[in-house]
Amino acid sequence: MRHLVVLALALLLGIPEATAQQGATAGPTLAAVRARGVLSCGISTGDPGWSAPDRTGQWQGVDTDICRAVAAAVLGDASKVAWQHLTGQNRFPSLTGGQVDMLTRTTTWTFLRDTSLGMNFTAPYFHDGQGFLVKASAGLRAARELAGASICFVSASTHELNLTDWMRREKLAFTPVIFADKDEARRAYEANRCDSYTGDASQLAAVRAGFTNPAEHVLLPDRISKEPYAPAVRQGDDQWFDIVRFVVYGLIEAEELGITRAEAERLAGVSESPAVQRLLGRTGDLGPSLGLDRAFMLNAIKAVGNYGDIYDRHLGKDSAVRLPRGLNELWTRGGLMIAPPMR
Ligand SMILES: N[C@@H](CCC(=O)N[C@@H](CS)C(=O)NCC(=O)O)C(=O)O
Repeated sequence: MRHLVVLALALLLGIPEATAQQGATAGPTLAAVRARGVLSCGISTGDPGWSAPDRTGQWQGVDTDICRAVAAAVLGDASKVAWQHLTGQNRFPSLTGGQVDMLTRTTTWTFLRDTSLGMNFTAPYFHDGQGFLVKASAGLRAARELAGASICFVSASTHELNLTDWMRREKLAFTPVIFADKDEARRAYEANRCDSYTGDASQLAAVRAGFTNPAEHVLLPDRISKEPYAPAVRQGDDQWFDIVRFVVYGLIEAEELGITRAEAERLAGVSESPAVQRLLGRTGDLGPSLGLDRAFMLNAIKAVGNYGDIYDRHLGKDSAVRLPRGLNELWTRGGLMIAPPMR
């Protein structure tokens, strides 16, 4: 009888019966993470709002919380993460060489990174753009006024090509001042060795918030590029790709459905919303279809909250950065954050 119900359901949903009937078996990355008991996650060497140590030495930020969510979903414990601190230079070889299971390090999804480095980018979790930080005393209002300026930035990032393209398009000259280390670049800007510091606007906003006197610095309104951040995984393991992808989408869906960290457990028990019941594993087979427990998203949300909770804590209203949601609002509020139907 159960077999017939499954078959009917599978036909109705257009899913091959075998898939609907059994949970998926563990692919190589899932099996390795389970055997190790720890998720190896590539983050930065220290980037406020994204991955930086707090007063107690715990690494905190949007990137670290995405890793914690995956650990909670896969291992049932958000603390089972080994942090690998990666620079712009070594982040991609560390992923493709197998030192990390996922790379969540303010990393922009670009065509060539995706197609030629042996990586796949999962779901975008932040939409940024390259901006410019300048001294308020310079009185600049727009990036075009940087004609002839010296501009500090970090190498092995998307910044150099964006800047060169933009300056060429605008027919402006500039002097690049390039650093391998982000702290050196910031110090050079502070010491007036360059007129501007360019980078992803969210990072510049966080750097500005950390200055002794933030009011002495202005983040110009121009954004000269698009920088969609997405966690990357190695090519060749579709199941792991789907796991990371759907944990990110699950956090976005949780915000849309109003499932907060504080309320997740209670809603799992009492909510009568079919979408909430499915996401939290009370009905359906979302988790098993990925080789995971039914409660995978409940565990992730209990650990780090929904996407909006994560944003507010590290970049938004509950943080020092106070970055408006902008493009990172839910699609229902005019932003770009949208999860596919979780069914
Ligand atoms: N999104 C850009 C830039 C990301 C990036 O590496 N930003 C630098 C500073 S602008 C950073 O945060 N570095 C942290 C570190 O060096 O650990 C990319 O993917 O290339």
